[in-house]
This record gives sequence, C-alpha cells and structure tokens, in this order.
Amino acid sequence: MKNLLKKFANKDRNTLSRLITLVENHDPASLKILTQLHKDTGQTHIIGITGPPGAGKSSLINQLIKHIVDHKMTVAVLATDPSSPYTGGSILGDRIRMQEQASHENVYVRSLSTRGSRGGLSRATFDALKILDAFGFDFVILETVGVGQTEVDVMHFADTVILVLVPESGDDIQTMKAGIMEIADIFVINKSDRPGADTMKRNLLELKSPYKELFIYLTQALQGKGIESLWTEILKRKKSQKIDTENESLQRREELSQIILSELEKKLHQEKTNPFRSVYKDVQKGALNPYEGAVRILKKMEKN
Ligand SMILES: Nc1nc2c(ncn2[C@@H]2O[C@H](COP(=O)(O)OP(=O)(O)O)[C@@H](O)[C@H]2O)c(=O)[nH]1
Ligand SMILES: [Mg+2]
Repeated sequence: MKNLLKKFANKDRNTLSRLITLVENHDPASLKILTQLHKDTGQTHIIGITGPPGAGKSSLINQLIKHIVDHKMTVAVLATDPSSPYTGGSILGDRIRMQEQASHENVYVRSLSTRGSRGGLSRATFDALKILDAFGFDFVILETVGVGQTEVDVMHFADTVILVLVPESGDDIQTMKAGIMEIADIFVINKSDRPGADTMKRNLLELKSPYKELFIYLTQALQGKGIESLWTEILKRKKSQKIDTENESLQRREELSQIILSELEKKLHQEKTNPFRSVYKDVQKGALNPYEGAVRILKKMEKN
C-alpha cells in the first residue's frame, strides 16, 4: 500500500484509477487508503451536474472542460453510469464525446458503475470524490444520470450544484420540486436554440425562494453558446469557497456517519450498536479525521 500511495502522491494516473476501482468495488482496503489521503482533501471545487437524461449535461461538461483547460487548470470528470442496459448506448456516446478532451493532460475522465445498492453508489461516489480531491484536481465535475433520490444524495457532496433543464422541462419541474430543485445553486436551461426557454426561465423565477439567490443561465451546449457567463459564475464560486466552521463541523459529522454506516452495512448487515459518542465528538471538533474515527469505532466493535 505504501508504494501505491507514493505513486499516487507523484500524480500517477494509473494509480489514481486503481484506487478508484478499489472504492468502486467496496474493497476492504479503501478505508485504510482514505484514512491516509484525507489530509490532502478539501482543496478541489466539486461541481455536481444533474438533470433529466438528454438535457445536455455531457455536452455542457465538454464546454466547461474547455474553459478550465484554457485557464491552465485541471479537472476530473466522474460520471455515474446507469446500470440499465438500455442506456448503454448513450454512455458510449458520452465517452466518445468526452474523449476529445480526455486526452488532454489536465483532464481525467472516469465513470463509476452503479453495481450494488443505492447507498453503495452514494458511498463509492463519495470515496471517489475524496480520492480525486486528494490527487489535486482544481475541479471535479460529477455527472449523474437523472433526478431521483440517488442524485439528490450524491449532489450533497458538491460545492456547486447545477441542474440542467431544457425548454420543455416545465412538467418535470413539478415532479422534481421536492429534492433537486432545493439543492440546485445554478439552473441551466440548455437547448435554448429551441422555443420556450424564456417561458421556462419565468417558471423557474416563480419558484424562487426568498432565501436563496437564483442563478439561471440559457445555454446551447452543443454550439458552445452562453457558457461564458456560467463559467464566470463558477469561477467566482470557486474563488469565494470559504470555510464555514459551523457547516464544516456538521459536514464532518455527516461524513463520519456515512463511513460508519456503510462499513457496518458491509460487516454487520443490520445489527444494532451504540453510538460511540467520544469519537463522534472528536471528529466534530476536527481533532480526528472521519476515517480515523471510523477505524477506531470499528476496532472497538471487533473487541466487543
Ligand atoms: N439542439 C440542441 N441540442 C443539444 C444541445 N446540447 C446538447 N444537445 C444534444 O442533446 C443530446 C443529448 O446531449 P447529452 O450532452 O448527451 O445529454 P445528457 O444525457 O444530459 O448528458 C445530444 O444529441 C446533444 O448533441 C443544445 O444546446 N441544443
Ligand atoms: Mg451524459
């Protein structure tokens, strides 16, 4: 493992891919690796891109990659593949389209399979994001495939959540309202070359919460139009990414719970246990990183 971590620190892409495969397969070694890598995390800006299939998420990502590369920055794209064989074709399409960019040294593209449970994907995504963060990418773009609960779950890991809609998404908005709508920081109405984009924008403005500023951008991802102002907003958000201590302590608690829960799921199925309060407290304070905390709890459990 030491050797792997050394190669990783030397920015070896093959090692990066190997480590992501470990977490994708929920390999028992993941916990140890993440414990080591955690100190290097917290620098990257994670952009979550979600929205209905075919809305233009991948096309938009291609455009964002161009801007990132132009700015001499690095980016990793993490795409969660659907397990459904029916959408296999479109994923292949995604791969080919991204290939153009993927060969650039500042760009790394990786898809994550949805093998296993919903919680399983969420955990693997979470761990993969940590690995990409530790590797040192300026941006990590997370593309999901739909607007269901899994997407809402994983979007919580993003610093900026972009919901991609199209002019015809009016009806979808009603069904999506609970969940994705609330966590979106930026709305993109893509395919604005088609009629209805302005109506769609008005509909969105009607849903505006008084507590949150609403950012809406009209784009044509395929043609590369309207991306500039979206990119400017993203850059602004990356630069102003500041540490909110209260939120951080909540987030640490959340990370620890995630890790413990999935470890328990793996090891103990649904067995009940007590909450190990002192480790929780130390992690919330930031005195202990959540992976160390989880290991400590699991060791105690093994002794019992
Ligand atoms: N007319 C139009 N088509 C677009 C636009 N952006 C993407 N597309 C097309 O929409 C289809 C789905 O795009 P894709 O990026 O794969 O969507 P995803 O499933 O959300 O990732 C593709 O055929 C794209 O070429 C756009 O702005 N206008
Ligand atoms: Mg796509």
